[in-house]
Amino acid sequence: MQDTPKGLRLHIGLFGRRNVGKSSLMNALVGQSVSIVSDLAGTTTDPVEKTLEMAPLGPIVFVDTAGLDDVGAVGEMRKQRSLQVLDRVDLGIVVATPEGLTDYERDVMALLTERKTPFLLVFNKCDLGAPPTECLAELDRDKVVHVRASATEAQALDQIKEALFHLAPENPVDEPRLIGDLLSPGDTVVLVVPIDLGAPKGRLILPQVQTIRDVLDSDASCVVVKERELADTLSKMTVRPRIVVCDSQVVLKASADTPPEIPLTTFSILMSRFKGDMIRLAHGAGAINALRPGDRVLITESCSHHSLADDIGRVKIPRWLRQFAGGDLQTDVVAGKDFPDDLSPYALVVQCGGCMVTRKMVLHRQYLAGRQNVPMTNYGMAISQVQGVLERTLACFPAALDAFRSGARRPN
Ligand SMILES: Nc1nc2c(ncn2[C@@H]2O[C@H](COP(=O)(O)OP(=O)(O)OP(=O)(O)O)[C@@H](O)[C@H]2O)c(=O)[nH]1
Ligand SMILES: [Mg+2]
Repeated sequence: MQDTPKGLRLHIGLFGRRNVGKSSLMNALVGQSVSIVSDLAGTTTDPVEKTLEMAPLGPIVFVDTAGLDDVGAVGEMRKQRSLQVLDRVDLGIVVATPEGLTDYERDVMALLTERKTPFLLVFNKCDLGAPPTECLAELDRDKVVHVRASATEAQALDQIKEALFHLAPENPVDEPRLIGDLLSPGDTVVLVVPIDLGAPKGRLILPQVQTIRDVLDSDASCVVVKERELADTLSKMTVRPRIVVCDSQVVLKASADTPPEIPLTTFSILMSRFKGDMIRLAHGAGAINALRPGDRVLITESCSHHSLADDIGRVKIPRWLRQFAGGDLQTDVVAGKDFPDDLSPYALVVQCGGCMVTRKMVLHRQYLAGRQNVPMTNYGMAISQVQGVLERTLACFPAALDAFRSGARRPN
Protein backbone atom coordinates (compact mmCIF):
# COMPACT_ATOMS: atom_id res chain seq x y z
CA MET A 1 0.00 0.00 0.00
CA GLN A 2 3.00 2.25 0.30
CA ASP A 3 4.12 2.60 -3.28
CA THR A 4 2.75 6.11 -3.79
CA PRO A 5 5.48 8.66 -3.25
CA LYS A 6 4.60 10.93 -0.36
CA GLY A 7 4.55 13.99 -2.58
CA LEU A 8 1.71 12.47 -4.58
CA ARG A 9 -0.49 11.92 -1.59
CA LEU A 10 -3.28 14.21 -0.52
CA HIS A 11 -2.26 15.74 2.82
CA ILE A 12 -5.08 16.36 5.29
CA GLY A 13 -4.44 18.36 8.49
CA LEU A 14 -6.54 18.22 11.68
CA PHE A 15 -6.78 21.48 13.61
CA GLY A 16 -8.63 22.62 16.71
CA ARG A 17 -8.41 23.36 20.41
CA ARG A 18 -6.94 20.91 22.90
CA ASN A 19 -9.14 18.01 23.93
CA VAL A 20 -11.77 18.44 21.20
CA GLY A 21 -10.88 14.96 19.95
CA LYS A 22 -8.58 15.64 16.95
CA SER A 23 -6.49 12.57 17.68
CA SER A 24 -9.54 10.44 18.46
CA LEU A 25 -11.09 11.48 15.18
CA MET A 26 -7.97 10.69 13.19
CA ASN A 27 -7.70 7.28 14.85
CA ALA A 28 -11.37 6.58 14.14
CA LEU A 29 -11.05 7.58 10.48
CA VAL A 30 -7.89 5.53 10.06
CA GLY A 31 -9.26 2.60 12.03
CA GLN A 32 -6.06 2.35 14.09
CA SER A 33 -4.65 3.81 17.21
CA VAL A 34 -2.07 6.12 15.64
CA SER A 35 -2.12 9.18 17.90
CA ILE A 36 -2.23 9.08 21.67
CA VAL A 37 -5.58 10.06 23.13
CA SER A 38 -6.24 11.18 26.69
CA ASP A 39 -8.51 13.45 28.63
CA LEU A 40 -5.55 15.66 29.54
CA ALA A 41 -5.46 18.81 27.43
CA GLY A 42 -2.24 18.98 25.43
CA THR A 43 -1.75 15.27 24.75
CA THR A 44 -0.53 15.75 21.18
CA THR A 45 2.58 17.91 21.15
CA ASP A 46 4.33 17.55 17.78
CA PRO A 47 2.49 16.92 14.52
CA VAL A 48 1.77 13.19 14.01
CA GLU A 49 1.59 11.85 10.46
CA LYS A 50 -0.17 8.75 9.20
CA THR A 51 0.19 7.56 5.61
CA LEU A 52 -2.54 5.31 4.25
CA GLU A 53 -5.01 4.49 1.49
CA MET A 54 -8.49 5.63 2.39
CA ALA A 55 -11.52 5.16 0.17
CA PRO A 56 -12.73 7.17 -1.64
CA LEU A 57 -9.79 9.56 -1.37
CA GLY A 58 -7.01 7.18 -2.35
CA PRO A 59 -3.50 7.64 -0.99
CA ILE A 60 -3.43 10.24 1.79
CA VAL A 61 -1.40 11.52 4.71
CA PHE A 62 -3.25 12.62 7.84
CA VAL A 63 -1.44 15.20 9.97
CA ASP A 64 -2.68 15.42 13.56
CA THR A 65 -1.58 18.57 15.38
CA ALA A 66 -1.31 20.05 18.86
CA GLY A 67 -4.16 22.18 20.20
CA LEU A 68 -4.30 25.77 18.98
CA ASP A 69 -5.22 27.06 22.44
CA ASP A 70 -2.07 25.70 24.06
CA VAL A 71 -0.62 27.94 26.78
CA GLY A 72 2.78 29.00 28.14
CA ALA A 73 6.04 29.39 26.26
CA VAL A 74 6.17 25.76 25.09
CA GLY A 75 2.47 25.88 24.28
CA GLU A 76 3.08 28.84 22.01
CA MET A 77 5.82 26.89 20.21
CA ARG A 78 3.46 23.93 19.76
CA LYS A 79 0.82 26.23 18.41
CA GLN A 80 3.29 27.63 15.86
CA ARG A 81 4.17 24.09 14.80
CA SER A 82 0.50 23.36 14.23
CA LEU A 83 0.11 26.52 12.21
CA GLN A 84 3.08 25.56 10.01
CA VAL A 85 1.16 22.42 9.08
CA LEU A 86 -1.48 24.70 7.57
CA ASP A 87 0.93 25.59 4.81
CA ARG A 88 1.60 22.10 3.62
CA VAL A 89 -1.79 20.41 3.61
CA ASP A 90 -4.17 20.14 0.68
CA LEU A 91 -7.23 19.86 2.86
CA GLY A 92 -8.12 20.78 6.45
CA ILE A 93 -10.39 19.29 9.08
CA VAL A 94 -11.30 21.85 11.72
CA VAL A 95 -12.52 20.05 14.81
CA ALA A 96 -14.97 21.71 17.21
CA THR A 97 -17.35 20.50 19.90
CA PRO A 98 -21.15 20.76 20.15
CA GLU A 99 -20.65 23.73 22.45
CA GLY A 100 -20.18 25.76 19.31
CA LEU A 101 -17.48 27.85 17.71
CA THR A 102 -14.87 29.93 19.46
CA ASP A 103 -12.38 32.41 18.00
CA TYR A 104 -9.86 29.57 17.67
CA GLU A 105 -12.00 27.78 15.10
CA ARG A 106 -12.90 31.03 13.38
CA ASP A 107 -9.24 32.05 13.14
CA VAL A 108 -8.06 28.76 11.73
CA MET A 109 -10.91 28.72 9.21
CA ALA A 110 -9.85 32.22 8.13
CA LEU A 111 -6.24 31.08 7.72
CA LEU A 112 -7.33 28.12 5.60
CA THR A 113 -9.57 30.34 3.48
CA GLU A 114 -6.69 32.77 3.02
CA ARG A 115 -4.57 29.91 1.71
CA LYS A 116 -7.41 28.71 -0.54
CA THR A 117 -7.20 25.37 1.26
CA PRO A 118 -10.61 23.68 1.36
CA PHE A 119 -11.71 22.51 4.80
CA LEU A 120 -14.40 20.57 6.58
CA LEU A 121 -15.70 21.61 9.97
CA VAL A 122 -16.43 18.61 12.18
CA PHE A 123 -18.44 18.95 15.36
CA ASN A 124 -17.01 16.03 17.30
CA LYS A 125 -18.49 14.61 20.52
CA CYS A 126 -22.04 14.92 19.14
CA ASP A 127 -22.90 11.92 21.29
CA LEU A 128 -22.91 14.48 24.11
CA GLY A 129 -25.15 17.05 22.44
CA ALA A 130 -25.95 19.05 19.34
CA PRO A 131 -24.36 22.33 18.23
CA PRO A 132 -26.48 25.47 18.77
CA THR A 133 -28.89 26.15 15.91
CA GLU A 134 -27.71 29.74 15.46
CA CYS A 135 -24.17 28.45 15.00
CA LEU A 136 -25.32 26.01 12.30
CA ALA A 137 -27.27 28.79 10.62
CA GLU A 138 -24.17 30.98 10.56
CA LEU A 139 -22.16 28.18 8.96
CA ASP A 140 -24.82 27.53 6.35
CA ARG A 141 -24.94 31.22 5.57
CA ASP A 142 -21.15 31.27 5.11
CA LYS A 143 -21.31 28.03 3.09
CA VAL A 144 -19.00 26.20 5.46
CA VAL A 145 -19.30 22.45 4.98
CA HIS A 146 -19.87 20.81 8.37
CA VAL A 147 -20.57 17.37 9.77
CA ARG A 148 -21.75 16.27 13.21
CA ALA A 149 -19.79 13.27 14.35
CA SER A 150 -18.54 11.29 17.28
CA ALA A 151 -15.10 9.73 17.23
CA THR A 152 -15.75 7.52 20.23
CA GLU A 153 -19.14 6.30 18.93
CA ALA A 154 -17.81 6.02 15.32
CA GLN A 155 -20.66 8.21 14.13
CA ALA A 156 -20.64 9.90 10.71
CA LEU A 157 -17.17 8.66 9.75
CA ASP A 158 -18.33 7.74 6.24
CA GLN A 159 -19.98 11.12 5.96
CA ILE A 160 -16.67 12.78 6.81
CA LYS A 161 -14.84 10.73 4.18
CA GLU A 162 -17.42 11.58 1.53
CA ALA A 163 -17.33 15.26 2.41
CA LEU A 164 -13.52 15.31 2.27
CA PHE A 165 -13.66 13.60 -1.10
CA HIS A 166 -15.96 16.27 -2.49
CA LEU A 167 -13.84 19.06 -1.05
CA ALA A 168 -10.54 17.62 -2.28
CA PRO A 169 -8.88 19.62 -5.03
CA GLU A 170 -8.85 17.84 -8.37
CA ASN A 171 -5.07 17.97 -8.67
CA PRO A 172 -3.88 18.24 -5.10
CA VAL A 173 -0.28 17.56 -5.88
CA ASP A 174 2.54 18.47 -8.18
CA GLU A 175 2.49 17.04 -11.68
CA PRO A 176 2.54 13.31 -11.07
CA ARG A 177 5.33 11.13 -12.40
CA LEU A 178 4.22 8.70 -15.01
CA ILE A 179 7.40 6.64 -15.20
CA GLY A 180 10.15 8.91 -13.87
CA ASP A 181 10.19 7.35 -10.41
CA LEU A 182 11.14 4.01 -11.99
CA LEU A 183 14.13 5.50 -13.84
CA SER A 184 17.65 6.74 -13.17
CA PRO A 185 19.49 9.24 -15.35
CA GLY A 186 21.09 7.51 -18.31
CA ASP A 187 18.53 4.67 -18.46
CA THR A 188 17.02 3.66 -21.77
CA VAL A 189 13.33 2.88 -22.11
CA VAL A 190 11.73 1.10 -25.04
CA LEU A 191 8.20 2.19 -25.91
CA VAL A 192 6.06 -0.06 -28.08
CA VAL A 193 3.43 1.89 -29.98
CA PRO A 194 1.24 0.05 -32.46
CA ILE A 195 0.32 2.08 -35.52
CA ASP A 196 -2.97 0.50 -36.56
CA LEU A 197 -6.28 1.81 -37.83
CA GLY A 198 -7.11 3.03 -34.36
CA ALA A 199 -4.03 5.24 -34.12
CA PRO A 200 -4.80 8.92 -34.71
CA LYS A 201 -3.53 10.33 -37.96
CA GLY A 202 -0.15 12.01 -37.85
CA ARG A 203 0.44 11.91 -34.10
CA LEU A 204 0.77 9.81 -30.97
CA ILE A 205 -1.82 9.62 -28.19
CA LEU A 206 -1.46 11.57 -24.95
CA PRO A 207 -0.25 8.79 -22.59
CA GLN A 208 2.51 7.95 -25.08
CA VAL A 209 3.56 11.58 -25.43
CA GLN A 210 3.41 12.10 -21.64
CA THR A 211 5.58 9.02 -21.11
CA ILE A 212 8.19 10.27 -23.59
CA ARG A 213 8.20 13.64 -21.87
CA ASP A 214 8.64 12.07 -18.44
CA VAL A 215 11.51 9.89 -19.69
CA LEU A 216 13.24 13.03 -20.99
CA ASP A 217 12.56 14.89 -17.75
CA SER A 218 14.31 12.01 -15.97
CA ASP A 219 17.47 12.46 -18.07
CA ALA A 220 16.86 9.04 -19.59
CA SER A 221 16.39 8.22 -23.24
CA CYS A 222 13.79 6.31 -25.14
CA VAL A 223 13.46 4.26 -28.26
CA VAL A 224 9.98 4.17 -29.78
CA VAL A 225 9.11 1.18 -31.97
CA LYS A 226 6.07 -0.61 -33.38
CA GLU A 227 5.44 -4.09 -32.03
CA ARG A 228 6.86 -5.74 -35.15
CA GLU A 229 10.23 -4.08 -34.67
CA LEU A 230 10.52 -4.80 -30.95
CA ALA A 231 12.42 -8.10 -31.03
CA ASP A 232 14.88 -6.85 -33.63
CA THR A 233 15.43 -3.55 -31.80
CA LEU A 234 16.06 -5.29 -28.47
CA SER A 235 18.52 -7.70 -30.06
CA LYS A 236 20.53 -4.79 -31.47
CA MET A 237 20.68 -2.82 -28.23
CA THR A 238 24.05 -2.93 -26.51
CA VAL A 239 22.71 -1.76 -23.14
CA ARG A 240 19.82 -3.52 -21.47
CA PRO A 241 16.78 -1.23 -21.39
CA ARG A 242 15.53 -0.34 -17.94
CA ILE A 243 11.97 -1.18 -18.95
CA VAL A 244 9.77 -1.87 -21.97
CA VAL A 245 6.38 -0.13 -22.02
CA CYS A 246 3.82 -1.30 -24.56
CA ASP A 247 0.27 -0.59 -25.57
CA SER A 248 -2.05 -3.07 -23.79
CA GLN A 249 -3.34 -4.36 -27.08
CA VAL A 250 0.05 -5.77 -28.07
CA VAL A 251 1.07 -6.93 -24.59
CA LEU A 252 1.10 -10.60 -25.51
CA LYS A 253 3.51 -10.13 -28.40
CA ALA A 254 5.61 -7.64 -26.43
CA SER A 255 5.82 -10.10 -23.57
CA ALA A 256 6.95 -12.89 -25.90
CA ASP A 257 9.53 -10.64 -27.55
CA THR A 258 10.96 -9.09 -24.37
CA PRO A 259 13.48 -11.30 -22.54
CA PRO A 260 12.28 -12.13 -19.01
CA GLU A 261 15.11 -10.19 -17.34
CA ILE A 262 13.81 -6.93 -18.81
CA PRO A 263 10.83 -5.44 -16.91
CA LEU A 264 7.71 -4.96 -19.00
CA THR A 265 4.59 -2.93 -18.34
CA THR A 266 1.88 -1.18 -20.31
CA PHE A 267 0.93 2.45 -20.82
CA SER A 268 -2.42 1.78 -19.16
CA ILE A 269 -0.78 0.36 -16.07
CA LEU A 270 1.46 3.43 -15.83
CA MET A 271 -1.63 5.61 -16.25
CA SER A 272 -3.65 3.71 -13.67
CA ARG A 273 -1.67 5.36 -10.89
CA PHE A 274 -3.08 8.68 -12.03
CA LYS A 275 -6.46 7.50 -13.14
CA GLY A 276 -7.56 5.85 -9.95
CA ASP A 277 -6.19 3.85 -7.07
CA MET A 278 -3.79 1.44 -8.79
CA ILE A 279 -3.55 -0.87 -5.81
CA ARG A 280 -7.28 -1.45 -5.56
CA LEU A 281 -7.65 -1.74 -9.33
CA ALA A 282 -5.01 -4.47 -9.22
CA HIS A 283 -6.89 -6.15 -6.37
CA GLY A 284 -10.05 -6.00 -8.52
CA ALA A 285 -8.22 -7.60 -11.45
CA GLY A 286 -7.74 -10.65 -9.25
CA ALA A 287 -11.49 -11.24 -9.41
CA ILE A 288 -11.23 -12.01 -13.13
CA ASN A 289 -9.94 -15.43 -12.08
CA ALA A 290 -13.21 -16.12 -10.28
CA LEU A 291 -15.47 -15.27 -13.24
CA ARG A 292 -17.80 -18.12 -14.13
CA PRO A 293 -20.12 -18.63 -17.11
CA GLY A 294 -23.37 -16.78 -16.50
CA ASP A 295 -21.75 -13.99 -14.44
CA ARG A 296 -22.58 -10.40 -15.25
CA VAL A 297 -19.83 -7.87 -15.95
CA LEU A 298 -20.24 -4.11 -16.16
CA ILE A 299 -17.99 -2.25 -18.58
CA THR A 300 -17.85 1.50 -18.06
CA GLU A 301 -16.52 3.50 -20.92
CA SER A 302 -15.85 7.14 -20.31
CA CYS A 303 -15.04 8.39 -23.77
CA SER A 304 -16.97 7.81 -26.93
CA HIS A 305 -14.86 9.79 -29.36
CA HIS A 306 -12.65 6.93 -30.39
CA SER A 307 -14.04 4.22 -32.66
CA LEU A 308 -11.45 1.72 -31.59
CA ALA A 309 -12.24 2.37 -27.94
CA ASP A 310 -15.75 1.06 -28.68
CA ASP A 311 -14.17 -1.94 -30.17
CA ILE A 312 -12.08 -2.60 -27.06
CA GLY A 313 -14.86 -2.09 -24.53
CA ARG A 314 -17.76 -3.52 -26.49
CA VAL A 315 -16.14 -6.33 -28.42
CA LYS A 316 -12.62 -7.30 -27.44
CA ILE A 317 -12.74 -7.20 -23.63
CA PRO A 318 -16.12 -9.02 -23.46
CA ARG A 319 -14.78 -11.67 -25.84
CA TRP A 320 -11.53 -12.13 -23.92
CA LEU A 321 -13.38 -12.31 -20.60
CA ARG A 322 -15.75 -14.95 -22.02
CA GLN A 323 -12.81 -17.00 -23.21
CA PHE A 324 -11.13 -16.62 -19.83
CA ALA A 325 -14.28 -17.62 -17.93
CA GLY A 326 -14.80 -20.55 -20.27
CA GLY A 327 -18.39 -19.73 -21.19
CA ASP A 328 -20.88 -17.00 -21.79
CA LEU A 329 -20.91 -13.87 -19.66
CA GLN A 330 -23.46 -11.14 -19.70
CA THR A 331 -21.66 -7.86 -20.33
CA ASP A 332 -23.40 -4.52 -19.96
CA VAL A 333 -21.71 -1.38 -21.25
CA VAL A 334 -22.42 2.09 -19.90
CA ALA A 335 -20.85 5.14 -21.43
CA GLY A 336 -19.93 8.64 -20.33
CA LYS A 337 -20.79 9.79 -16.86
CA ASP A 338 -23.42 7.09 -16.26
CA PHE A 339 -22.70 4.74 -13.42
CA PRO A 340 -25.44 2.53 -11.96
CA ASP A 341 -26.31 3.02 -8.30
CA ASP A 342 -26.90 -0.67 -7.81
CA LEU A 343 -23.88 -2.77 -8.69
CA SER A 344 -25.09 -5.89 -6.89
CA PRO A 345 -25.86 -7.87 -10.10
CA TYR A 346 -22.23 -7.62 -11.15
CA ALA A 347 -19.32 -9.93 -10.46
CA LEU A 348 -16.89 -7.34 -11.82
CA VAL A 349 -16.71 -3.74 -13.03
CA VAL A 350 -14.16 -2.87 -15.72
CA GLN A 351 -13.54 0.86 -16.11
CA CYS A 352 -11.84 2.29 -19.16
CA GLY A 353 -8.56 3.91 -18.25
CA GLY A 354 -9.01 6.53 -20.88
CA CYS A 355 -7.93 10.04 -21.39
CA MET A 356 -11.31 11.57 -20.56
CA VAL A 357 -11.58 10.28 -17.00
CA THR A 358 -10.24 12.11 -14.00
CA ARG A 359 -8.60 10.45 -11.07
CA LYS A 360 -11.30 11.78 -8.83
CA MET A 361 -14.08 10.23 -10.91
CA VAL A 362 -12.45 6.82 -10.97
CA LEU A 363 -11.71 7.00 -7.25
CA HIS A 364 -15.33 7.75 -6.56
CA ARG A 365 -16.47 4.80 -8.67
CA GLN A 366 -13.96 2.59 -6.88
CA TYR A 367 -15.39 3.80 -3.62
CA LEU A 368 -18.99 3.04 -4.67
CA ALA A 369 -17.98 -0.41 -5.94
CA GLY A 370 -15.97 -1.06 -2.77
CA ARG A 371 -18.94 -0.19 -0.59
CA GLN A 372 -21.00 -2.77 -2.44
CA ASN A 373 -18.21 -5.33 -2.35
CA VAL A 374 -18.03 -5.49 -6.13
CA PRO A 375 -14.49 -5.83 -7.50
CA MET A 376 -13.45 -3.17 -9.97
CA THR A 377 -10.50 -3.03 -12.34
CA ASN A 378 -9.63 -1.17 -15.53
CA TYR A 379 -9.20 -2.02 -19.21
CA GLY A 380 -5.42 -2.17 -19.14
CA MET A 381 -5.20 -4.57 -16.20
CA ALA A 382 -8.07 -6.69 -17.52
CA ILE A 383 -6.37 -7.03 -20.90
CA SER A 384 -3.04 -8.04 -19.34
CA GLN A 385 -4.82 -10.51 -17.07
CA VAL A 386 -6.86 -12.27 -19.76
CA GLN A 387 -3.66 -12.59 -21.79
CA GLY A 388 -2.00 -14.17 -18.76
CA VAL A 389 0.71 -11.51 -18.35
CA LEU A 390 -0.58 -9.28 -15.52
CA GLU A 391 1.88 -10.73 -13.00
CA ARG A 392 4.66 -9.65 -15.30
CA THR A 393 3.32 -6.22 -16.18
CA LEU A 394 2.68 -5.39 -12.50
CA ALA A 395 6.05 -6.65 -11.30
CA CYS A 396 7.58 -3.15 -11.29
CA PHE A 397 4.87 -2.11 -8.80
CA PRO A 398 5.27 -4.67 -5.99
CA ALA A 399 2.41 -3.36 -3.86
CA ALA A 400 0.03 -3.62 -6.82
CA LEU A 401 1.27 -7.11 -7.58
CA ASP A 402 0.60 -8.17 -3.98
CA ALA A 403 -2.87 -6.64 -4.17
CA PHE A 404 -3.59 -8.52 -7.39
CA ARG A 405 -2.50 -11.81 -5.84
CA SER A 406 -4.62 -11.27 -2.77
CA GLY A 407 -7.59 -10.33 -4.98
CA ALA A 408 -7.07 -13.51 -6.98
CA ARG A 409 -7.08 -15.59 -3.82
CA ARG A 410 -10.11 -13.97 -2.29
CA PRO A 411 -12.00 -11.73 -4.67
CA ASN A 412 -12.59 -8.40 -2.96
N1 LIG B 1 -17.83 11.69 24.37
C1 LIG B 1 -16.85 11.79 23.49
N2 LIG B 1 -15.59 11.92 23.89
C2 LIG B 1 -14.62 12.02 22.98
C3 LIG B 1 -14.91 11.99 21.59
N3 LIG B 1 -13.75 12.11 20.91
C4 LIG B 1 -12.77 12.21 21.83
N4 LIG B 1 -13.28 12.16 23.08
C5 LIG B 1 -12.54 12.23 24.34
O1 LIG B 1 -11.98 13.52 24.45
C6 LIG B 1 -10.70 13.45 25.09
C7 LIG B 1 -9.64 14.14 24.24
O2 LIG B 1 -9.46 13.40 23.06
P1 LIG B 1 -8.15 13.58 22.15
O3 LIG B 1 -8.42 12.81 20.91
O4 LIG B 1 -6.94 13.27 22.91
O5 LIG B 1 -8.24 15.13 21.85
P2 LIG B 1 -7.21 16.05 21.07
O6 LIG B 1 -7.99 17.10 20.39
O7 LIG B 1 -6.31 15.25 20.23
O8 LIG B 1 -6.42 16.70 22.28
P3 LIG B 1 -4.93 17.31 22.31
O9 LIG B 1 -4.00 16.35 21.67
O10 LIG B 1 -4.68 17.44 23.76
O11 LIG B 1 -4.96 18.62 21.63
C8 LIG B 1 -10.44 11.99 25.33
O12 LIG B 1 -10.76 11.69 26.65
C9 LIG B 1 -11.35 11.29 24.37
O13 LIG B 1 -11.72 10.01 24.77
C10 LIG B 1 -16.29 11.84 21.19
O14 LIG B 1 -16.64 11.80 20.01
N5 LIG B 1 -17.20 11.76 22.19
MG1 LIG C 1 -4.32 15.00 20.25
